[in-house]
Amino acid sequence: MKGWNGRLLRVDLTKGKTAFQEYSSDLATRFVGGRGFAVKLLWDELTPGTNPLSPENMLIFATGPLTGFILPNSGKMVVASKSPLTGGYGDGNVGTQASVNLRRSGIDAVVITGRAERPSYLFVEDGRAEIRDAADLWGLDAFKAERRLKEEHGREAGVVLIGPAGENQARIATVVSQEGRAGGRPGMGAVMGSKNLKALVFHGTRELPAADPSRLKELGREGYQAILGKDRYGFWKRQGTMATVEWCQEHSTLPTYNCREGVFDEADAISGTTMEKMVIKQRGCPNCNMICGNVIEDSEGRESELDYENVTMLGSDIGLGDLRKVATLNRMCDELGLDTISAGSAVAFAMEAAEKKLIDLDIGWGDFDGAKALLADIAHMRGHGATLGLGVKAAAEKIGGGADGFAIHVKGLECSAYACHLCPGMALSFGTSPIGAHHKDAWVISWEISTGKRAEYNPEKADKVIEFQRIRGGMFEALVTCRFPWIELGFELDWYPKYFEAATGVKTSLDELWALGDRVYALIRAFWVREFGDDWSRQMDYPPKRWFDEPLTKGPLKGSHLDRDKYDKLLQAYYDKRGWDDRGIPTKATMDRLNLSAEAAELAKYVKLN
Ligand code: PTT
Ligand code: SF4
Repeated sequence: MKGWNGRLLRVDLTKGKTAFQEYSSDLATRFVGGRGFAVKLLWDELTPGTNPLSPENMLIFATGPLTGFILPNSGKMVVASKSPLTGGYGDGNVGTQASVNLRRSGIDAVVITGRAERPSYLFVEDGRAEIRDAADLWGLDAFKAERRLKEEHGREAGVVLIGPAGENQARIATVVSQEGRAGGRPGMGAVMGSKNLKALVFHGTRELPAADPSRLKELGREGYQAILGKDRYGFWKRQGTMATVEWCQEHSTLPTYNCREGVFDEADAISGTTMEKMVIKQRGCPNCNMICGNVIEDSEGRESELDYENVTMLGSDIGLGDLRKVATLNRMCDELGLDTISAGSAVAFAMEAAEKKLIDLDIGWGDFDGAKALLADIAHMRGHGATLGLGVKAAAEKIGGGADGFAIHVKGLECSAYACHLCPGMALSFGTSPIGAHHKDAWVISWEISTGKRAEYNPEKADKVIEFQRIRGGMFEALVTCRFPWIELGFELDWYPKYFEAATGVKTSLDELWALGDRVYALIRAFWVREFGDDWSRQMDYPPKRWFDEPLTKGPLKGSHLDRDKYDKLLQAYYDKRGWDDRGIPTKATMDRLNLSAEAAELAKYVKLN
């Protein structure tokens, strides 16, 4: 096989053993890489009902056949596991030198099981792997620990690691890297902590095996050149994802006061334009020429790398309109290894619970010091943080008193930063995302608003959600490159089949890549259904209650809210188009069509297939 290394690394932390293993060509041809590899391995090897924080759970770091080649934005990898936050499939995508080094060490993925007796880290270098002692790293924040590891292993080492939040198994802990990259929102950091695993360090010097190296090199050069020529390049370089703040404010979708509102009086103070004047440097992922991590000095004089999601969930959503203070909370999350979206949502939830006198906590909207204290408590799972660190769904169940009405999540994963009171298409995207409420798979909100039909529930919206899920959640997560060249600058999708062919020698088309996306989606859905059994229902594909029950009270869209009956019809249209039944489960015919017949037979042991 060219393009792929054809080997993965198995690590059993309980036994202290590592082993390199060739994987089947079927895994590569049917599932390609990244998310595709992750779900197939979890489906085949994880016993249903496994406690996500037990040694038996699997933690997977997976790259794809484009990762690491000198191609636009190819320095990314997927981290996946059964999620302790949702109980279903969970993954995330992190940009890091570790992805490139992992590939150049001669493997495509690492599969970790067991639990180390003592705090440990994994060291991988060109065909060898060792589990090493991490006693002196345990307890350190992620920045300090990564610096320590780089002092020992060199600046070129690629490191992914957890902070105290992962160590303490906060269910909203993520995996972090490079002081400003993070991935694995649905508690992948907690899974890593439950394994007593502080970090993975990769060194790699091997040449990646391309099918047609000179063609790949040429295509890579042309691709980078094409990106530089895109109209939006200059603006993107100035603002990155932060331009979305102003756009969301304009369209009443800015998450504000725990997603109660879509406009924030102090939006200007946390906008991309405000940030532009504060930027001191930019950082980003390897192999990228559109670096988008904008770094500013926070309120305590330290560096903090900003993104739209981070700034709004730790800003407008908690009522804080001071960008340097928001940056401080953002930096804290990166150091502690807390997902900024879920952490912001948990703080906002706590502020609202306190306002409604459902919890005894002295905190108000915009309370910076209160938010700081709460983030530290969540990361250490102490005080109110012990409840909030379980995620807002579980916290609402514990608190009671109607708190579930303002817990902003789908399937237990907190919503990323879009208030969808008048965006049924985006609500469907959150509802049907394969990991819980994340925008990453189908960010249809911009398309939906630009059509001028945002209030409609027409089936065209289900088509668009599926189209985006195929591209973003399917193709990009399996090839494993960053999707920003395409979605932000309009870098044409046709490049990717060409890259794939030059890397692997396998001819493909966009249609085949969409079919891959559908296959991966069907198997992820099967994974959820196998875990939940009779508790599975279409209600799990509903967006948060708040957007149905509580109209916006401010801004030009005052009075807007989602409609349950209409949403349900839109959801049915989505199921019909996907070939899933009215419970949202892929039918046998659909699974056969997607070359998943053996997987369908396995699923039929748990639920009646239509
Ligand atoms: C992603 C989610 C996002 S989505 C953001 S900002 W975004 C938050 N970033 C966090 C952070 O930072 N620190 C932290 N402690 N928690 C964070 N949680 C949030 O996590 C990121 C970019 C971004 S910035 C996005 S959209 C794109 N995401 C991609 C993706 O998912 N797939 C892909 N093939 N390409 C992508 N390109 C873009 O990458 P999750 P990163 Mg992220 C600090 O992981 O779990 O998917 O959640 O990876 O390297 O930080 O780059 O407005
Ligand atoms: Fe990373 Fe941003 Fe470049 Fe994507 S565009 S690879 S997220 S730096």
